[in-house]
Amino acid sequence: MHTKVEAEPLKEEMSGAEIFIQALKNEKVELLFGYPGGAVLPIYDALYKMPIKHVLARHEQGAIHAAEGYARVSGKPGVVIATSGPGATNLVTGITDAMMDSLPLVIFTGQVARGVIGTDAFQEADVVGITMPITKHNFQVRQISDLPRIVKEAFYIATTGRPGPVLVDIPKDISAEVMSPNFELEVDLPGYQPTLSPNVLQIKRLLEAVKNAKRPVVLAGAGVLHAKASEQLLAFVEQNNLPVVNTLLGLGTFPAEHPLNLGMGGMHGTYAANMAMYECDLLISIGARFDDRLTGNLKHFAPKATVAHIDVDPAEIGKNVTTQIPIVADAKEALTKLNEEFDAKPNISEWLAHLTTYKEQYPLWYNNCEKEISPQHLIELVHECTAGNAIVTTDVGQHQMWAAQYYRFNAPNRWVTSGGLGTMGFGFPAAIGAQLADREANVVALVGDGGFQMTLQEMSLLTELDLPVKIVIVNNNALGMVRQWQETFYEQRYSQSIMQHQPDFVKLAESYGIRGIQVTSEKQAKEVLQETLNKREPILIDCRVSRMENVYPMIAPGKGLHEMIGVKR
Ligand SMILES: Cc1ncc(C[n+]2csc(CCOP(=O)(O)OP(=O)(O)O)c2C)c(N)n1
Ligand SMILES: [Mg+2]
Repeated sequence: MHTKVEAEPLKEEMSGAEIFIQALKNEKVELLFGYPGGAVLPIYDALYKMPIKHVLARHEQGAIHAAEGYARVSGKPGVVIATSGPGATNLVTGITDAMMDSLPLVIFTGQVARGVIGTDAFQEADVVGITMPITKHNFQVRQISDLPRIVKEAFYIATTGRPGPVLVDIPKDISAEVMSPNFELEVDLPGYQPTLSPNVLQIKRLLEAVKNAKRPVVLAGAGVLHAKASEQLLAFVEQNNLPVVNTLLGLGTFPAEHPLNLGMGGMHGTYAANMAMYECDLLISIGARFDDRLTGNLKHFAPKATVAHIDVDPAEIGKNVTTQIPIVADAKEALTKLNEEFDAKPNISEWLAHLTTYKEQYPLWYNNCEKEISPQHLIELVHECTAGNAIVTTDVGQHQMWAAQYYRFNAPNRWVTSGGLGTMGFGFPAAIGAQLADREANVVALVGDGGFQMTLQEMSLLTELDLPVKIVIVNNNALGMVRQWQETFYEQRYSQSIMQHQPDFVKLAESYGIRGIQVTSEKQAKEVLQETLNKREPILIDCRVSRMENVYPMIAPGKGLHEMIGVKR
């Protein structure tokens, strides 16, 4: 694939660091998330002279999760810079997270000078080796003349096909070296040519299968978001009158309140969604990758179905689930073609009525105990007080699952969560990136008391950058999800899952210059959320919720879609 580059050639001599900054400008980068150090000092010096807005996180993990939140909400690549050695290794969790959830990141790490690579030099780490399995691609710049091309290719690879993180390692002496750069480049990667247009025969086969299906269901995942194909999905679904299940990461691809939406599938999905996947005769997966948290025991996953799988990454097709109708394509292109070629909808009124019965008879449920705040109700209150329009980010654990279940997303790109890797500490910095991507949005970080303590140092950024992010701590004084598994599967032996000591989150917020409020009752929660969630200032709300609440329904490990526990009629 050849892409013409419009950048102006700059003929005068520039340092590697200046060439690097100019290459970022040519890519229209508006924002860098980073942290300085020895190996990137030449780059930070060039940045001083040729400014691009830089967000100084307080930990490299904060920088990279913020970049992920920015990428998720803006659709643009998140750009990260860190120094060699510990700076780079502090990025590893975020890089893996972005790889698992297909987020476009371009990460630049400083490296020790070429002459000492391999000598255990101060702050040397083999970052290319370390990140080989967790990047879509990585580079080490070996000579200054390669720098403009490598930066160009890094952005191209990160943002095309299936998005993902790309890392570029830049030795310090290359940043300091001088040359006359050539920015007039074309991306020319014969070995990397993502297939975006669907095979027409397979499209016809799928439409034929839809027309003849008795029990079809659509499974919509985050690939729909990456392809910006929500409109095309809605058209396809409505044209054919098909029921829809969302993956965790696909929430918002299809309106939660649409009558054809069955809710989220998987371990903590709805009964209707999971039974639809169990009983269907045609499963149409669009931009989803059959994660084990979605499928449960594969033996019982869609056992009677013909499986159609639309995915831009051919490696996903047939990876976990045998597929009869493979469509390698960008989700928007595939759906557009399906909509154009449509001729007749299936006759499935009985199936739809059957699924409606499931929805009505087995809805999500929880106990509302008056004395304490029930965490599920807390999420409903957040939904109510933000009119369902907020960008919601989460950590990982019970609160994440309750957010997925009870904050009903009706629009794309409002839901920012760590799905594949399940990274505690993701939610709060991701909210910072989300707010930087959309300054007008109402951004709520729904975090666990455990996860928040992993990255809370980034509160400095709220004051520094004047970001009105709301932090809602779903505080159950526990590593709640671990405690739930210990209760259910380890005979209530709560080994290391109850917090013996917690900081005073209100005082902590105040020490960062942010208003902090603690709430302990439902009445107070409602009043405080109503008062605060639409304010244009950062506020932390420490919500003390009931401690022994569990996430239901659930597919226990090893069980199938039809074996959910905690289903109430
Ligand atoms: C970095 C990291 N370490 C450990 C885990 C394992 N883990 C999953 S959920 C969870 C508990 C999270 O506690 P908290 O943040 O308070 O959320 P809660 O489940 O209580 O809502 C743990 C320890 C993880 N997902 N990520
Ligand atoms: Mg907790």
